[in-house]
Amino acid sequence: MIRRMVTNPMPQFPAGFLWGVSTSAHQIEGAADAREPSVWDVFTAEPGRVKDGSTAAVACDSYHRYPEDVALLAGLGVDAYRFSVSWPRVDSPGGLDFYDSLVDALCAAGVRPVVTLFHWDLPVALDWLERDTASRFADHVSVVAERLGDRVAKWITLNEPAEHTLLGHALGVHAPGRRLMFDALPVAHHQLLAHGLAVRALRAAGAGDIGIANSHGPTWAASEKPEDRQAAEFYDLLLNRLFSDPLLIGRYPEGIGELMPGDVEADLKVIAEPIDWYGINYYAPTRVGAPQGAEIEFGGLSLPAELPFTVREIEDRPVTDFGWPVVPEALTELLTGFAERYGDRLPPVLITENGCSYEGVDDQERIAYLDGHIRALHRAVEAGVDVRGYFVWSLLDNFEWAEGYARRFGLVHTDFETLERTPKASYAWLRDLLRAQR
Ligand code: IFM
Repeated sequence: MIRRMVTNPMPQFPAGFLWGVSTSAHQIEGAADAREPSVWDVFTAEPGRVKDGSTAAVACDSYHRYPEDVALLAGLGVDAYRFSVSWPRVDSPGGLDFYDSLVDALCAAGVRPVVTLFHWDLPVALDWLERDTASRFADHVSVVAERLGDRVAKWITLNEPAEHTLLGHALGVHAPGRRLMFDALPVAHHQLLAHGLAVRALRAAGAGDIGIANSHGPTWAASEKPEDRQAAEFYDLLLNRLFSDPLLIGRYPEGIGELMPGDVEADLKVIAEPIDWYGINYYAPTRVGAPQGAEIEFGGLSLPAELPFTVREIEDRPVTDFGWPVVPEALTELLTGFAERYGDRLPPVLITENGCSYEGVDDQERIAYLDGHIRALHRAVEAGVDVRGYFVWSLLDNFEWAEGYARRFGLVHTDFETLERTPKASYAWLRDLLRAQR
């Protein structure tokens, strides 16, 4: 447990720096009866898939309680709110009315809407193994842009295609629950293609200010031994460069392009469609070593023995309730490394997610985590990385996927029996920090 007094004043971020918080539709909305089903509804209905056996049928019920949530955002004083539109809700009669009202309420409260167009809740009839899903996504994006485009401040095409590929399709611990291992690679390619087509669809609809939210973290080799370094390099390629290289330099890391389906060269031109900013979700670095031949437990996951690497513990670091190591300086390392790798090809960066799971309303550990990471972010800005904003994951405790309601990432506590919201100590801390930044 980390408990330390945060005393030094937070350094000042550049004028116009965008402060926000993030959520996603499936994790907070509930009202599952007012939309078509997604792959997550099917997955959570299967026994044993979610640790506490829960579903997101009600979640935080934000579908009905969004005025309360908007009041919480206004009270917090954030510039922007990142939420996702649920594709199956958009496909349902009247589904867009909800987002229309939410966007109006945000604008009236002076909070800028930042919309994620896909955050894992794929309509059940669709499948990322199919190339056609990319075009279907572009159609969905056009419909949303047409209706909300006059008020949305920023667009995010996809959230964390790496996790959706790895957890949902390679390891099968997220929806749709496939365990394809390396045969899941087309899922990555089709999502990247969907991103590029979505950028074009947004521009065609007159929308601007477009980015993506990719998860990234430094990979640290377990030792200097060649086998550990090689394993770490491979992990880094799969979780980091597989997604950022095609987007930012228009090619896959060596040896990957030939494993992808379709006319990859032509697709890469679509994938590398210029974006206005690049979103990074950062939580922790990963220490990686050579395979050890046995299944390992890591951050709530059981990783199979047949992987060409193992994830090792980062010692001497506090961990969150989820078991994730708390390493703020790795955020500076990540950002400076990105700027070095991509140079002029890297557009301005936004941290689209950063946060931690801890129990309790007097959440001093969360304050220490956020404080450390915001300072680390400032060091990256001082080092010359063009970072334009920071979003905390998450506004509310919510449905944490295969962990159910057991992991609490919110600045606001949710009582999942009564749905009462209670701001935590970290909410007041962030509110004060934002006031001091202005
Ligand atoms: O809750 C998730 C979110 O949906 C995607 N990024 C990581 C968060 C914490 O696990």
